[in-house]
Parts: sequence; C-alpha cells; structure tokens
Amino acid sequence: MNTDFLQQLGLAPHNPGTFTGMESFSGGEKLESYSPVNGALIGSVTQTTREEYEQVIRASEAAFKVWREVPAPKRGEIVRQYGDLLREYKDPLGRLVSYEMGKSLQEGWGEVQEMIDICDFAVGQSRQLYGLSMHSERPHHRMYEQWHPLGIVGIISAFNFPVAVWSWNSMIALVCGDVCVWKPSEKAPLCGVACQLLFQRILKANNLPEGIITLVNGDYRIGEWMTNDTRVPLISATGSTRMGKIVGQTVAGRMGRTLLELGGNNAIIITPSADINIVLTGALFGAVGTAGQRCTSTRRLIIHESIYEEVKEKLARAYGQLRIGNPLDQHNHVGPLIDTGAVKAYLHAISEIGREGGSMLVEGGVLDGPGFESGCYVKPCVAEARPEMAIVQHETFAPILYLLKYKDLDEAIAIQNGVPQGLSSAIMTNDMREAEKFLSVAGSDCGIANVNIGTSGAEIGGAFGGEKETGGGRESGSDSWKAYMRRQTNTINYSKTVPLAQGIQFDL
Ligand code: UN1
Repeated sequence: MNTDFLQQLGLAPHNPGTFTGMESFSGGEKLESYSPVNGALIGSVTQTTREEYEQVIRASEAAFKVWREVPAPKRGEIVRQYGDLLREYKDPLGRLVSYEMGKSLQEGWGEVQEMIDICDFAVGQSRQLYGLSMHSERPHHRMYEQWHPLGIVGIISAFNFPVAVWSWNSMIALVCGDVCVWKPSEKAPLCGVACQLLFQRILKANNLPEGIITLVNGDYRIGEWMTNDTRVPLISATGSTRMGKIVGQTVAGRMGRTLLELGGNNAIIITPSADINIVLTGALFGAVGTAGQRCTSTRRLIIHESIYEEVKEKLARAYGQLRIGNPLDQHNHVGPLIDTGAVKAYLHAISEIGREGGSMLVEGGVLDGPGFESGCYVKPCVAEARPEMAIVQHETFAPILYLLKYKDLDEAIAIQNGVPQGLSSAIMTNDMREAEKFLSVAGSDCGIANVNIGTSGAEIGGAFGGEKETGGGRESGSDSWKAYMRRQTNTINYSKTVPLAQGIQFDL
C-alpha cells in the first residue's frame, strides 16, 4: 500500500520510527500503532513519563503567561494560519486518519474539513468574546462582566475522531487565551503527533512558546495525572460513559471543570409520511458510517407499524449493496473496526441479541480472506428487537442497527427517550405537527434533534453534545467558547460615596 502520506506528515513511511511530537521528549516505553486496515505497524510513539508530564505542565504554565497577553484577534490570526496549513495537508492527514483509525477516506478528509471549519469559526470568535453590561442599582456605578481564559485545558480524545475533536476544543480554547495539553487516544497516537508537528510549525514561525499546544501520549495513567492535577482547571474528555464517570468524579473532587462528550444511543423515528429515499440514506450512513463507531451513529430505527415491512425490506436490500474493505479504496463504503477488541464486543452484542429473543434481518459476521487479514472487518448487521432489551439499551461501538416498531408518536418518542444516553436523535416526517412535537419540550430529550436528517454528521457551527449519560458538555459552535473561560463581574464606583447594595446603611 502506498503510504507516502506518512512522509509528507513527517512520519517516516518504511521502517516505522518512534515519534514524540514534542522536541524535548526523550521518551518512556514505546506505544506501537498498528493499522486496522492491514494490520501493519505504522510507527510508534513514546509514552510520556511522569517527569516529561511535569515538564509539559511547567511549559504550559509559562506559555499561558505569554499567550493570555496576546490580544484575542491576534490569537485568532495564529489559528487562521493553522487552518491554512490544514488546507495544504488535508489530503495526507485525511489519509493518515483513514489508515490509523480505519474510517473511509471520504470521512477521513471530512474530519480534516471539520478542523478547517472550526479554525475559521474560531477566527471569527476571536473578535466576539463578548460580556454583557448591566445597569447598576447604585448611582454613578458601572457594572459589567468580562471573560478571562482559564489557563491549561486538558483534552482527552477518543480514537473515532482522532483529529477533529481535539481541534474543536483546542482552536476555540486558543482564541480564548488558554493553552492546551492533549492526550490523544492510545489507539490513534500518530494522528496526534501529526497535528502537533503541524501546529509547532506555526508556533515557530510566529516565535511563540512551544507550551501553547502540547501533546502527552500514553494510556489511562496519563489521563489520571491530568484529571487529578489542580493546575489543569478544565478537562474536556470524549469517550465512553464509563470513562466519563471516572473523569467527572475525579475532577469534581478537586472543584475543577469538565466538558464531557460520552456515549450515544441514537435513534431515528420513521413516520408514515417520511420520504423513503431520505430514510434510507440517512439511516444507512448513520448506521454504517465510520463502521458504526461514531458517538452519533444511528443504533435504533423506530418505525411506524404501517410502513415497517416496507422499510425493513428496502433496508435489507440497501445493506446488500454495501462494499466492505480497505477504507482508503474509495470504492468501499465500510472499513474495519478499530481493533480485535472491538470485534469481540460486536460478536458479543450479536450473541446477546439472540439470547434476548431478537432476530437477525441482515446477518453479521467477521470477514476473512485476502484483504481482511487484520481481523477487524465485520459485516454491518440489522436486528429486529424490542426497546427494553438490555443490549438495545447499551451502546455497542459497532455497525449493529436495531429495528423497533411503534403505533403512535407519543410511544415512538417514549422509546427514543427511553435509554440512558441522550446525544443525537432524528425524525423522518413530512407532517409539520409531528416534526414540531418531536422538537417540543415533550419531544426528544437529546442534545441534538434533527428533522429529515440522520443522527450523525453534525456541523461544527452548532453546539455539539448531549444529555443524561452523554455527559451534558457542549463543544465546537454556538456559545461553547464560554466553557473555556471564566466569567468575572466587575462593579466600578465613580461617585464620591460608597452606597451599598440592597439599601444597607452602614454609617460610622
Ligand atoms: C463523535 O462521534 O464523537 O456528528 C463525534 C458527527 C460528527 C462528530 C461525531 N460531526 O457525526
């Protein structure tokens, strides 16, 4: 396979090397990165040692003192330069994402496009870090609020969006005046190194300290150092609900802040008036895109009984057309799962479906033979199930889609909401009353609710995140920037007396 893109990104193509992403690291143990595409060793990174971690935090603290004094629009200018560099490297970086993580090349490029988009967004945001002004109840007083950066933002990201999620956090945090320490997933560490190397070029060219954007590589232990560290006021973590609960509790225990993006169990309600072509494309991309490994992947279809058979039949036919294989070959729709551990979880879920009385409409299974040597390629499958089944309530990070039947919209909404997670949701309808009901206070309880669009593929301009076990965080667009700053209320007295609020008299 042609892996020139590794060289273009500063990661040697043959004889896989070891990378740190940080100039000063000599390195701890090696962490090897194997491609789920063909099982090949891509390269390795060094696990950040405790001493190196201390070095990073000290460099971040020093860099923060410099960076916070740079005017916000000038900080935006640095982010603009990074966005331009990403435009230049969109092709090789997208290929690396596809090769290290296994998503289709289209989706790999799409992820880099999300990075470019968030850079543009952050540049605009850098001139809009607005605070409000209020009318004081006291004469000759002025009251207003302003937003200051928090300091060091710790970013813990997941393998499934190995570059975009970091950029949603870091590019916004940067214009806010924060500095960022990133722990990428240990399943996609080279993506982290590639982004870091590109950003270091921008910092060098602008004579800015290396500590503004840093990288720490390794397993959960590094995450533990970050979550316990009072020098890191905000931890933004993406991953499983299990991980998020630990991070949330640990950081809350030291009164730090968290921004959590955890599991999803996203459903599409398909009503009798739905446009069947929209249904098929939305459901199919939602369920099999990124091989079902997006937080926003469609896991449940809640179908009206009157069209259930029709949707079922057309869906089965559409699944029959899916091409599974090397994700860098644009001919294929579905690539591999991230690793054989994920394949095990997929197989376990399928056996649970049978044990709980569900039945398979489109059979699953692991592919073998030429092209599938990594052992990570599985068949996207569809099962007929019941909403209350334990396996349906659980998020399995794999392309398994459950079909559920409903009679009236209230029941469909109750099914949609009747899971512990609350990230993304959708309704397919041409009936205005149904659409509005779904979006109303009595409708979807998720952070994202769409009409005639699937559950995945959110744009960066909106606030991204969800409720309940999804963690409640919001990142990327809208006013998510506020999560990266501290608010200060200021009252200034320009009178010659000291009138107290609430009418209190305090005369000597
Ligand atoms: C995720 O799965 O963690 O909406 C993020 C989407 C992407 C982001 C998904 N924009 O599918």
